Amino acid sequence: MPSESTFRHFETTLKEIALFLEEGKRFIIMTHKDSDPDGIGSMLALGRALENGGKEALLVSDEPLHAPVSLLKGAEKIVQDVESGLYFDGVIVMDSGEIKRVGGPLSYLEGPLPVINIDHHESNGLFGDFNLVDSSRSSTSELVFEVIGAAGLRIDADTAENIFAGIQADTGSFRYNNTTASSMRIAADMIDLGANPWQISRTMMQERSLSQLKLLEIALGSLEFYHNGEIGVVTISLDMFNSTQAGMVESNRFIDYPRFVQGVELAVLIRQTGENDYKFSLRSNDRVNVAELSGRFGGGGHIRAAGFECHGPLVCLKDKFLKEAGRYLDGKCD
Ligand SMILES: [Mn+2]
Repeated sequence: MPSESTFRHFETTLKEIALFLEEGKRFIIMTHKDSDPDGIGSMLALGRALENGGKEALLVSDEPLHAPVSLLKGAEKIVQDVESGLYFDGVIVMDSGEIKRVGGPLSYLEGPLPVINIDHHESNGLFGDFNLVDSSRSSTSELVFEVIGAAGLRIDADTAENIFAGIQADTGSFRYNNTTASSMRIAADMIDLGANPWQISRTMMQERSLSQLKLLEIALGSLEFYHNGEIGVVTISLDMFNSTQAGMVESNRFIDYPRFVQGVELAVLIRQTGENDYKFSLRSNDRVNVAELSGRFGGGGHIRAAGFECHGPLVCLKDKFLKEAGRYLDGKCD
């Protein structure tokens, strides 16, 4: 539970952001790399609400969007480049714990423009001029709902759909332990405002591509268990991505396969991103603080969902990681 002073701080920041949005006219909005439905859904929701309120919002992602995020309402408006010479009143960064995770033109974050940082990662570095950061929220989409309300903007059906999609994705369809009464209430409000849960589920969770299924088939062959079955690991190499023509985002949920095996506390998805580059994604079920464990390797995230990127030969990286993870599982991590 956030303390009373944190809550007061949250309310003050929320009001400041609302005022800033009311006074400004044009905003540039971005999210993290390897975009997900919460990041993109947040951008689309706030962007549309601002436009409906007579403002302009430029939505930028430096990578082309893949399904399912490319199927969100309004995703076609997201551009990859920004024309030079455009003027903005502020930069809004969604769902990104740190500046180096941002998948957009960083020059706008390094310049004089005010930065609004809206996020729910525990490890958020508070890099903005306004930091609406609350790790007790299931998703950034929940925070966007608050911002839209505080700024007196309207939520139409498309906006509602994107907020719903973000909450649904980050709570694993209201199953993960970040699901709260508030996330369900906001989701229910979004249904009242025109979001269709069945359509969103079909689009976001159930539209499997053939390439994704082929990748899953090979990836499951890599399943390994360590530490008396408490650690479950799936490893996907570049060759596997190439041979199946599947993209990184298509494997985002593969971590749930080891995670929900009986006896597993820590699930790990290792993905190769370059010759000697790897991305480790971590999920825990009850005990291990994976934000802290990831922090030991220069990454971060939430208590139950986090990750880091590293460079080196896989055997060494894995060895080092498994040793450290074992200490966490044995409660010897101080
Ligand atoms: Mn999120």
